[in-house]
Amino acid sequence: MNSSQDKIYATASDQITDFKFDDRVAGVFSDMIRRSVPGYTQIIATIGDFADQYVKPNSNVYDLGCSLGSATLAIRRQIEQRQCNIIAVDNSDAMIERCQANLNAYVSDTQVDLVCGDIRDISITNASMVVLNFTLQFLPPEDRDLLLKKIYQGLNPGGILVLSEKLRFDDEHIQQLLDTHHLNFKRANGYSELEISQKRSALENVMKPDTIEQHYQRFQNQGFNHYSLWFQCFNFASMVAIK
Ligand code: GEK
Repeated sequence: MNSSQDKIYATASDQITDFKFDDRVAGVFSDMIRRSVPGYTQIIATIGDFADQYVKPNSNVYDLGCSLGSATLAIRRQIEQRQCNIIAVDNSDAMIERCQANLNAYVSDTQVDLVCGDIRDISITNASMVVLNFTLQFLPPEDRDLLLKKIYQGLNPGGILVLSEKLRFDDEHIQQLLDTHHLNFKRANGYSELEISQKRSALENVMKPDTIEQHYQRFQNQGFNHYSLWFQCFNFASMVAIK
């Protein structure tokens, strides 16, 4: 996927406004997410592998908060000839527009319905796989249980939810340790101290990470039979939950 280099927070700004998935962000998003989220490339590839294993013929797959469609593309490559529908949803026009172009760049027999809308408003039915790849953390915390309930109800028995998130830790020592290593990861990927601190301020009101215990409690409350962490690098993690 082509992307320009992310320089959004490279110059000092008097006033940092809340982070938005607008045209400027969408234009550099591939670069931004790879340089900011440790393990992103591996997580996307593994989502494809999970799809191969869990997606059943004639079922639906949901990619909620699809951005430029990386997870959708990884899934679509693995589920040819299964007569499935992928429903990819994002509420950013700028993301959806670029996502459509990315999807059009490859041939596939799997139908993708690209929806510009809020993931809280869509219905989920006949799903063998649902992906929330770094999206739940952007929902207001009070709306998260309801979304998980809707996902659980829409999943077929044996269906899989992949939930990737930045994590928060109640243990202050661990929080600081993993945060430091994440900042070092961003520095090593060329982000300056100014970029790091301005981005941090922009995300403060917008992205509210949960602890792993909160995620597990949510899985349990909805009735998921099996759940586990399958990936963690510093304070970034990906979990699976199976109905
Ligand atoms: C990937 N999954 O590359 N409804 C719909 N979309 C939303 C909502 C909402 N309520 N809130 C946020 N979004 C992707 C990466 S990015 C993660 C996901 C990140 C969308 C938002 O527009 C953005 O595109 C995406 O969720 C989050 O695998 O930037 O850290």
